[in-house]
Amino acid sequence: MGTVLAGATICGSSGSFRADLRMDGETIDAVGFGLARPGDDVVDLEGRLLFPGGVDVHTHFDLPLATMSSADDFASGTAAALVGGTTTVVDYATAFRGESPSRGIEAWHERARGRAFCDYGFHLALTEWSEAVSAELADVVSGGISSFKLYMAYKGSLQVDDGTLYRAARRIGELGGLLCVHCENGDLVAERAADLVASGLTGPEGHGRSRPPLVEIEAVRRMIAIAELAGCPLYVVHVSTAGAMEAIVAARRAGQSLFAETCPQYLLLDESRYEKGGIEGAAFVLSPPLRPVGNGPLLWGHLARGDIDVVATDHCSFTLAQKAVGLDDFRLIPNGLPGVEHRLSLLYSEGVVRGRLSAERFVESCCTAPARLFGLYPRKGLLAPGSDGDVVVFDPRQEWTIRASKQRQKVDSTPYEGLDVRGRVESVYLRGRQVVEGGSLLDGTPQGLYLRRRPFPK
Ligand code: DUC
Ligand code: ZN
Ligand code: ZN
Ligand code: ZN
Repeated sequence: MGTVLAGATICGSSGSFRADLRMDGETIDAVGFGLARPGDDVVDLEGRLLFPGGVDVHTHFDLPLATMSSADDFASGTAAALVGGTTTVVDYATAFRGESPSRGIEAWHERARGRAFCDYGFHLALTEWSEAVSAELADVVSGGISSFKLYMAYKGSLQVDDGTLYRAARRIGELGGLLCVHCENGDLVAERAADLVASGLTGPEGHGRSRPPLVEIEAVRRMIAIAELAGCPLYVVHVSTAGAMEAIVAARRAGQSLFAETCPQYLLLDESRYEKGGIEGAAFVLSPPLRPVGNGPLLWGHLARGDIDVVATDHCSFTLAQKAVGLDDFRLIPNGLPGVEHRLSLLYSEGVVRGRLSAERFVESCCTAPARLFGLYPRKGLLAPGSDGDVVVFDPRQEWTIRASKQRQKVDSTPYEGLDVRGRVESVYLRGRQVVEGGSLLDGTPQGLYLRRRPFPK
């Protein structure tokens, strides 16, 4: 007995067309007309759009940071993902200093196991390099974690030096991995932040000033060079500036294997959010920081043209009480914004409805490209026979307003409070089973599967 989603428009990265879609068991078995068999459940979805389940390849659930952990854990984070139409997340498992890769990965399995509502995989973030780490990575890749992350910022905790970036990139390239890098010059940030605090600027306004665009642009240029020398494909996470995109576009034209991700906050918000200071400013502290007005439209252009491959969220949520620990010293404000729940709605409403993004680029950047780059395609990111039955039923006519009080994310604010959006996730299917109806989870039992991912295609 299957399920036929009938009468909707199927949206893919290469076009949209009217057709029915039939799921049998966990997968899609046909797309076309006249698919219903005796006993099938036929759902009439006239006027709706069908998207492949969203794939968010940048989340930090339950991330330990200094004295706290990010507010959304795997239960609340993946539930929020699902109600927002994201059926797969790839979270950054982290081997902190002194921890082996396998220990770091196991710690993340312990956080997620039996608690995830959507399907999930891990990247592995490394914070140091040694022969022992290098030797372990072959097993990590063959075990299904084929992408890695290194940080050029967060001096004293996550940041690594250029030698480590180079060594790690060589090894990861050799193993068929994809290297993801947080590109900001952490030494410059530390010096500038110390100067700002010494001059009396201790509030959240100091955060943005401590890490201006050149801090990112310099790191992106340096990392492009390191990755090229090392022969490793590079994926720049959360690109926030048009200047960094210029460097990426130029290196891509020259033939480098290089990919760019941005996040809704860099497309939609700007640095004026810090001007209010206090907790209102602190709520918007993340790294890289929000940028000047005028930068967002340039990023939209790069996304529309395909220079930016992926939109992911960098979901790393903190409650206002958590943010408040840094009210007297912006360096202590935990960095990060919530967003996993609203990515598809924001990109559809602010992107497709406003004419900044085609429906094809929307599906490509939010569903298909992330699945392809991170070894999950065509199982994820595609509505076609054989793919998982991960389907978002989207009603483009519904209008609603984003409110923290109504969200599933386990935090007391959202960066998009009060924003009116057009188009709403109505229901969601995960591997052929309906899991969301009318914006609510249907089942309190987590059904998310851990996904082993393939190496990066050479
Ligand atoms: N930036 C954030 O704002 N939060 C989590 C990690 C990061 O790089
Ligand atoms: Zn980062
Ligand atoms: Zn440009
Ligand atoms: Zn991140």
